[in-house]
Amino acid sequence: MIIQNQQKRIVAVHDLSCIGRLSLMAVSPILTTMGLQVCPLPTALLSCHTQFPEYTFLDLTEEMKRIVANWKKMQLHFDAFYTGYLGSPQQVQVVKDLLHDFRHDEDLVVVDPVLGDNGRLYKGMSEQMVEEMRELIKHADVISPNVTEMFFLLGEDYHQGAMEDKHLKSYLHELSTYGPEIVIVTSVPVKGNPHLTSVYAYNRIDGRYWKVTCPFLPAHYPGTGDAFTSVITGSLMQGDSLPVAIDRATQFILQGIRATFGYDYSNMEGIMLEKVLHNLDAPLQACTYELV
Ligand code: PXL
Repeated sequence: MIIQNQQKRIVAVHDLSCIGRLSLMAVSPILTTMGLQVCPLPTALLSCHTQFPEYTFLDLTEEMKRIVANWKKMQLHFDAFYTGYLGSPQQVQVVKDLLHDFRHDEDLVVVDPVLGDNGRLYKGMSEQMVEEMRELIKHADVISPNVTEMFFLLGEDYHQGAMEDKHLKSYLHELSTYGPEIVIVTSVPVKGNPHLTSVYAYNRIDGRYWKVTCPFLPAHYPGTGDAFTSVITGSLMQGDSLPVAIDRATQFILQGIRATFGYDYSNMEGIMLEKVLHNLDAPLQACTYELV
């Protein structure tokens, strides 16, 4: 018997922000804990994330091309690709080339279309980035926009406040017609209850819609979207079903927020991942997902 003992390898296309526990600093520890070998393809180097008042920013577009060219010479094999915050709209082409050269039919491609939150684009994001992200999601198996990003991708005005299930379902369905098999939308307000928030998911292949609802704590922590999609990715790679993956990811974020919320502490530093990473090894306590 040949013992192969090969770890699955995932390319993580995100920025490296030195302060704030997001992007690569959230993606890498989570996916490593979930048993994957993370190969970062850094999109930019920042002193801290862009929700701090000031930050430094080094665009790595040209370096990414050099890294991918070297990987090609090395004839590397990857099992999954996961993109998040891009440093320039031109990086969409770099990612498309990466997928063209390395992707196999059975590989998982997750695109978290990081663009904005609370109805607005993040500092430094442009309409051109929105257009390019609309292109990139065509190549994804799974996408995970928040409500703000969903409306930007659809080219519709941002709708603040709660929406009916039937409206959410039609938005998810419309996004799936761009290409992705699975569409997950986060940070959805719950009708009649400001203390709750929902995640919706749609699987185009079996036509089913899912929803997980959890308590909403009145604090905004940057990076929860990155941590959420990382757990989804790890969970799907481990063979979980879509509703179990969204349940695990939602519960992990809630644990992270609860572990952090009680401290008198700057939200800008993100959730204290160090305190909850080990929970990823534990079995899911109870499933709360619903079919909608
Ligand atoms: O979590 C999204 C994100 C990723 N990377 C950078 C960011 C943000 C959100 O603000 O600024 C650099």
